[in-house]
Amino acid sequence: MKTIRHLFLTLAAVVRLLAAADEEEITLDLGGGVRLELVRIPEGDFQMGETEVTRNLIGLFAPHELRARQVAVTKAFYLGKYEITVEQFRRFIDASGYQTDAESGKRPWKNLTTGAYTVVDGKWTKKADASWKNPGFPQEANHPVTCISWNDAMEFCRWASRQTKRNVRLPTEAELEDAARAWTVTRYYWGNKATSAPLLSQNPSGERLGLGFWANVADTDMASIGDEDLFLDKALVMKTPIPAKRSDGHRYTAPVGSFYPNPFGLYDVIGNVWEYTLDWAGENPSGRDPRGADSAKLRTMRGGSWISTPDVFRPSYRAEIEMQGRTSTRGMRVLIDERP
Ligand SMILES: [Ca+2]
Ligand SMILES: [Ca+2]
Repeated sequence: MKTIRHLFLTLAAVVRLLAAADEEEITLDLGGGVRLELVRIPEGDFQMGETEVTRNLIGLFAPHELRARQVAVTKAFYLGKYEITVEQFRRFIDASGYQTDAESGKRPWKNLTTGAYTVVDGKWTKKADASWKNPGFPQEANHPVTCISWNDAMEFCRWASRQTKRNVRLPTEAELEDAARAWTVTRYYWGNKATSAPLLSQNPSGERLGLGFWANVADTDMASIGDEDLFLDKALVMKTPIPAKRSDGHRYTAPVGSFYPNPFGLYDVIGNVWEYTLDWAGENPSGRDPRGADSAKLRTMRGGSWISTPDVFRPSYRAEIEMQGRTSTRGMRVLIDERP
């Protein structure tokens, strides 16, 4: 009974969801023939955090997720329909001449001067010449950009703001979780199990859909590689649950939009690459339009990546990261406010 209840949205959520389905999308011109699509996310309250987190998750992962609380997002906003792609990032670099932290070597990180952490010969390790141009595995223009730091993501936003005359920025944690949940209160927006059938069926044939339809996350063969979370907390390595018991067709990044969107029409909010947020890693965001702590040591990112396991790739899960850090599992998505 409890499980069934969690599969249903509140009536208010359904109303908000139906309203969202009618709203428009907008497209920004980044110049050079490159565009950026965003989806309108209406204002409203949502449940931030987990309704139920297992004892294991409480101990290891999730103090910031408890307790589930109502958070108000009082202004509608537009959020990138997709993660920022290699093509969009290349446009930024070509137009601005900016050098990323991985390329410039100006901000060393974890035994790296230049480069990033990525998979080399099947092992998660540092690679001195890794960057957004060369993350260590093949990428096409429509893949999500990776190996960028939080600093680089902010610089992209500053450039894109100048280019588009809109205030392009990273989302707050609350905005990103709100958008990723799309008013669901389940552990995943498709239900409570990583591999369960979807909450809102988008499959014309009506067949039960597995995880592989929803997100690019760790495939079965990822077990041997490890996880970048080991840099967040080494204790996690020994206790991380098994990867998804299947393969989703993408060992590394997938072209953005390869999987089903969430109920708001956003793609890859879970998996593919982690997405940086604007917030410092501080107290649990709560109340109205929370903006995170005033300052802290670390920033946050959301959603998990192509190497993440079911414990991590949840809308309410927060990873805390250093601003100069860069790995081939991290990327970004941008937001613009509806009204400046
Ligand atoms: Ca995968
Ligand atoms: Ca993502």
